[in-house]
Amino acid sequence: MSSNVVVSRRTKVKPKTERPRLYKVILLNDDFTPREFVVTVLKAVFRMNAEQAYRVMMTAHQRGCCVVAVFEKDVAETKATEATDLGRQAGHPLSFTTEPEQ
Ligand code: TYC
Repeated sequence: MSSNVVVSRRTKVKPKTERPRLYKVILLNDDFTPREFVVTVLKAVFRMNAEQAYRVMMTAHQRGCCVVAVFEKDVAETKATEATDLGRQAGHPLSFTTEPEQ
């Protein structure tokens, strides 16, 4: 026979309604990395098509920086590092950073 004893909670349960904070990956302009190389990296790391990648590259080129995409923290940091490393491996100063949204 099952017991009717009810054990009350001692700890308050906080409802998990908050979503994890999102982070922007930002492409920074520089004077040396070839435009075509930037487009190639954007296509490879961020799965953009040629048109999207060209638009993002040109925005960074003309305005100094451009938001590439938004991800959870880990993913944003991994992709920014991966993309920056591809530039470094090819001898370019190409740089991506991350920044929390809001
Ligand atoms: N400004 C670079 C050039 O003129 C091209 C470039 C664009 C580099 C965007 C970085 O994030 C960048 N070759």
